Amino acid sequence: MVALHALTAAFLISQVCASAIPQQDVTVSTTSSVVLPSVAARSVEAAAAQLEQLSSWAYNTSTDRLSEAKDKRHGCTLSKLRIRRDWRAFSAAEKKDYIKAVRCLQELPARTPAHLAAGAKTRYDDFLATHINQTLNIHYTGTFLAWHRYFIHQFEEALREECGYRGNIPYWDWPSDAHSLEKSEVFDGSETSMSGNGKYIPNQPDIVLTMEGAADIYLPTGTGGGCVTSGPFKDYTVNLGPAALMMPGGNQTAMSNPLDYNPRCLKRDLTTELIQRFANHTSVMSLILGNNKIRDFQLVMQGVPGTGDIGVHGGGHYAMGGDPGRDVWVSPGDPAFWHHHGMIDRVWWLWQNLDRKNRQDAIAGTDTFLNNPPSPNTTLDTMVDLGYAKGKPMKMRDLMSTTAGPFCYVYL
Ligand SMILES: [Cu+2]
Repeated sequence: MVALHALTAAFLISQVCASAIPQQDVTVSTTSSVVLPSVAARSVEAAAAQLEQLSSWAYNTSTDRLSEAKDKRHGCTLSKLRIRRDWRAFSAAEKKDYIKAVRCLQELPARTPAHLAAGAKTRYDDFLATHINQTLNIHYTGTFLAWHRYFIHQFEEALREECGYRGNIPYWDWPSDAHSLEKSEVFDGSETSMSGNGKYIPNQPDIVLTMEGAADIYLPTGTGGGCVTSGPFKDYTVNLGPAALMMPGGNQTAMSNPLDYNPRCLKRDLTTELIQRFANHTSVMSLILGNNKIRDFQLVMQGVPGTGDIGVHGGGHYAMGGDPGRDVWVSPGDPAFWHHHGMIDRVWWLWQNLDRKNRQDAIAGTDTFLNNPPSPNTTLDTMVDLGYAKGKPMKMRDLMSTTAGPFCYVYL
């Protein structure tokens, strides 16, 4: 498959030519007398306090603006505002409602025509097929953040409109689980989790992200590896992929056509060490405070190629591990994907809030993965189209704010 080769090639090129990005301090302008940190604390405890402070400040300024009607486009008002919260803040009943709605989408019939994606059997798979189809145009591109913002928003809309869900999409606060993913409320395997670990497979060698001309990245495997054995998704079937599944020992697995029907169990390999290394509180705060330009911010978030750092985005995905967690293309097939990308979107939102004037509409990059093959710059007029997943095609300009419409939400 051409696209798969392109991804591999892009990885190789990226790993060879990349250089580290200088970290800059941000001058934070605040609307009130609150003094926000300008440099990430080195100790994770202090960084955790910084994140909490920034988070409540961003919530307060956003809601203040709405009450002053500064963002009153498309009618986003305080009364309509949705508040996205950490999974930990959900009650058991709220968690069950969310899980029930996700399982409902996994049972409704697909809308993607079979000749386009023979493996798309359910409404859930429609989202997966869209992500697989567009992978090389939505990662390491100018659209990365806005595309995924729209993607999880439409997933939330599908839960609400098609499965009777009345709540909001949650997020997974990775750094707070840096002590133990097995004990995370997202992954503890209880009936209020997104299912637990995979069955333990002993002696798994490292995952190796290989590259020509640059040092390989070795990622440890975790405490699972096999099929998920507990929780609401233990009988869920992953229907599509793999497309580029990274295997312990350095190999990759792929179907000749990842859109074909390939039913199999959901696998996980919880790897706490990857959260500790790439998505701890200090990583999150230095990502937010240490990158003034959108180009740097989104690149550091996804991992600056060649540095050995896979960023908070890669950290979260690889910490889930397994199949499809370790497959960039098929990763939405893990039902915890939406939690992870909720947090990605939250971090972008926090970063945008620190300097709305300069960051709200900031875009950098082109429409192809690390600009390979070369493509036009992404602009505010670039269209984002989720295909058969949900929602109409939108311009980037309408996806940049969470409160200026059509979106109407904040994070708490
Ligand atoms: Cu993605």
